Amino acid sequence: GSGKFFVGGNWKCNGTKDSITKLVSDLNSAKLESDVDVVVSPPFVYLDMVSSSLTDRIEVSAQNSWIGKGGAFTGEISVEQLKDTGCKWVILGHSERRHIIGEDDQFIGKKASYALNEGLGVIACIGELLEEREAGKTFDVCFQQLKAFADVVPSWDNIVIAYEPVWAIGTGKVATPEQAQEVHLAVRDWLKKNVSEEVASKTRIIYGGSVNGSNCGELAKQSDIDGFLVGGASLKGPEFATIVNSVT
Ligand code: G2H
Repeated sequence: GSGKFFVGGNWKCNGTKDSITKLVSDLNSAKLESDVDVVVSPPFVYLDMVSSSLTDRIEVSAQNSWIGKGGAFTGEISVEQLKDTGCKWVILGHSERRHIIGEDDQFIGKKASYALNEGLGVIACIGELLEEREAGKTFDVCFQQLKAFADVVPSWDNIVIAYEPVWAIGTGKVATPEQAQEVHLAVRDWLKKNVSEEVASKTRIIYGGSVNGSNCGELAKQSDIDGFLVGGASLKGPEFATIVNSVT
């Protein structure tokens, strides 16, 4: 793998004040391996509450951000506001935003470049649909999404790439360690050819899609899997800690 293991918990649109208070308290008391970067991503309305009650050991991420400075953009949240609540990261290009909300590469690229320029780290998500995999287009799709980031980002210092095959997201159908490794290696090769050897070797490439406490161990052993982006299983403190501690 490359760099420090990185595990993100993407809480998506889940939780209440009560359930999140419980989750934060479970995370605060969890034993986490020291050589892992750990990040959790609550819904916007709980960011402030989580940032102020969560241990400094764990960083906080938003699940989206606006393309530029705040202003007359009803319903949007600016990068400056995210930083004001203590956020260090933002998840961009998640398949749920691409395929349910309809965000395209260009829009995602604008968000990424603005967030990075303002000093937020970006968890940049890529991944193919089932029909694209079946049509043999997995690499094409991932490389195109990757290129949209590469074309606009000011630097790769603050980016973690999350490979999340859409057919594995929230379906319980995790990619096999071999399937994930194959794409992670291809992504690293793409970075080597299209960005630089240094960026290819330093950038963390994490896997997402039905990761849980039972399947994380085998995935973590793959040489190009540098961590995880976890959805459902990140809502349970002890299971999320198990995934963090699967670092090899
Ligand atoms: C993929 C993942 C987290 P889940 O979206 O980003 O979710 O682990 O529930 O498949």
